[in-house]
Amino acid sequence: MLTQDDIIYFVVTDRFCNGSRRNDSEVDPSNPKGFHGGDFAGLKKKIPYFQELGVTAVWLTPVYLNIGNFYDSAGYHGYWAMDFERVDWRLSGFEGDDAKESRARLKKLVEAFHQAGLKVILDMVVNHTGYHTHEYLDYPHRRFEDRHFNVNREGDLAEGWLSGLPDLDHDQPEIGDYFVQNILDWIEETGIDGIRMDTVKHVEDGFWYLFKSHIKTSHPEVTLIGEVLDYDPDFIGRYQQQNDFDTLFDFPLCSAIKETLVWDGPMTRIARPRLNPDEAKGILDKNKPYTNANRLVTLLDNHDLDRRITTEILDSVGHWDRDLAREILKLCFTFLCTTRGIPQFYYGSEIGLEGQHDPDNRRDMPWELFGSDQRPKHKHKFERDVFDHLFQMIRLRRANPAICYGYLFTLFVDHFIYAYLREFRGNLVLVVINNGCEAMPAPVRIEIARNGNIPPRIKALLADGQVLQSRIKAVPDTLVSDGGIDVRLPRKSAGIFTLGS
Ligand SMILES: [Ca+2]
Ligand SMILES: [Ca+2]
Repeated sequence: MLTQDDIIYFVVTDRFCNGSRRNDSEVDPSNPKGFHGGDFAGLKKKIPYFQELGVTAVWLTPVYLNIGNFYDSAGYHGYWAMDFERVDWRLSGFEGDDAKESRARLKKLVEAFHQAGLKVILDMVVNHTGYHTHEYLDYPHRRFEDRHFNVNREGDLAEGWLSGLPDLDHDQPEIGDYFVQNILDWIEETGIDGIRMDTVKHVEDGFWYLFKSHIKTSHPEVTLIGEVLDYDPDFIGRYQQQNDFDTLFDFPLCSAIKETLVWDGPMTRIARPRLNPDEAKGILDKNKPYTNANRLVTLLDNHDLDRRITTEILDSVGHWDRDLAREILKLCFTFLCTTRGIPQFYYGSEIGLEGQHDPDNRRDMPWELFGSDQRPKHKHKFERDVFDHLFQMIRLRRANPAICYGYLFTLFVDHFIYAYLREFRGNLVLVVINNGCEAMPAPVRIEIARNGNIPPRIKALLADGQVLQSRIKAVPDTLVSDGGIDVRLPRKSAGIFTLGS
């Protein structure tokens, strides 16, 4: 089960680490759309790396046996399943026919992760099969007949063939039953902690009710994360409210981060002081559509989005100004690690790995930049600095339950500045963001005693004379005086304070 103190790291297994050459017969690293050889052996080898970075859960791309090379492309990413019951031999190294035995290979990997204190989230697909798999009538493991597929109604959310992929008709009981049993098998035979469900909005609604009654009831300990790619909280929230998805990817916040921290839009887009009920809402003020907004999975980018550092951050500052780009990337990490939700980081982001749209956003993890201490070598200053920052933010988050479990109070917002407070059972973290491209010319005053948004219980923790200890090197400690604090920050950065003695 995923909890709010988890930090998710997402890997495209084929691109992460090639731990065994024996399963590399279809590998062509020169083809950005081909197999590159990453596998379970590589994931296992990198367990110490996950531990060093401090993440607690690893999300793996789908492990189903995929179609091989297909025109200039291939099912390296796992989303083009040929057989939903067995693990791809390119990942596991097991080439035999026994599906159960192939799943036992995944179980071994999950056990190794568990022993290291890491959870495993398995990516699952029910919407579609790999290209042309519906036509392989003589395929020995064929489970579906032509009649099981939707007639392609282009543009229809549930019945259209997404990118031309054969689309299964989940209104047919046989299909629903097949996938319920299939998912139960994966859960019960591998011991995974969570499922990341692909393309949820493209599957007929009825299936999610079936899923809820069979899988959520028998395995409530397995966290279900829904990928509903939409930017409207009302639309995606429905899947948490009605279909009992434990959590969803917070694409609305992902978009707001892009508009503000990256493209310098007003911070009021993120949150508003909400001093009167008619005031427009920021994205963090729109929690109502969700069962629990604190459990949403927050993200900067993933394998379907351009890597933020390349097509957003460097585009916004100019590709020559890598110093400013680095500060913005670090600010995005600070925000993800201190705002509400469970943060997800995409492999390579921790060193500012670049990449435009698919497949460029799925480059091989450049392990040659790393030293034996599991960190980027000192000579790679950019990568080392970004890594060290995320390393610190992850530790800060893990040490402060206020960030994982606390309520979020907005203290102050204007175009450039956003100050918020997290509190849980006396543990308190105060964050002030300067989103300006210049250092603050004068300190900003954050009112506490007169702030109507803060309950008296918390005000008592922030009485005059209370020292606020800075958790960021470049920012000095501060002191509550005259009912508030004064904070002055460098460009595109944040001050983070905890209660000092
Ligand atoms: Ca390999
Ligand atoms: Ca569909």
